[in-house]
Amino acid sequence: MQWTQTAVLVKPDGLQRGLIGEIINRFERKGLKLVGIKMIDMDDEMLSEWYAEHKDKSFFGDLKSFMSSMPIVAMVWGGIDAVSVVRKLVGTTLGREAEGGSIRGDFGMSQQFNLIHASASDEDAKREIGIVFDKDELFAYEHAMEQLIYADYERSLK
Ligand code: FUP
Repeated sequence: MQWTQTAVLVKPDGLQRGLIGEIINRFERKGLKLVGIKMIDMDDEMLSEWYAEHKDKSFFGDLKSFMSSMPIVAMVWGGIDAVSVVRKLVGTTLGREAEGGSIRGDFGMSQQFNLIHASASDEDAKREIGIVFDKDELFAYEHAMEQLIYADYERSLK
């Protein structure tokens, strides 16, 4: 149990399908805190760093072209165990097998066009946030709802 931050990208298909509001709504109503948000074009250099673990995979080139075909919406969300909470809300990679109730499970059919990226670990989250966000684009502020979302002993872990 730890306060963490996680990186989320709404991918080109999520943007085209008008799912940005829906996705933000799911994270907000869960009780996650928005720490940063912006719309950007990811260039090849940024994507090579982002997807470095997949650089030898056959889909690497396709994935990078898809991700650079359109702007994406990048966000940082925070909360207790935010990385695993967001992964659960996002669902497994392949949309047509993802659990109903998850974002990919409710809206996706594809493996590559899977609408959204969410950091897989705390280490990945730190790295990914650093790729897309400058320090002054991440905001520390009081979230009034926190007193209703967490018990005192959970808030004291911050
Ligand atoms: P995830 O962590 O669920 O986003 O998925 P992965 O890290 O396994 O994959 C990274 C991205 O590569 C996913 F968005 C989907 C894409 N991908 C393909 O395009 N083709 C494949 O065969 C496997 C993954």
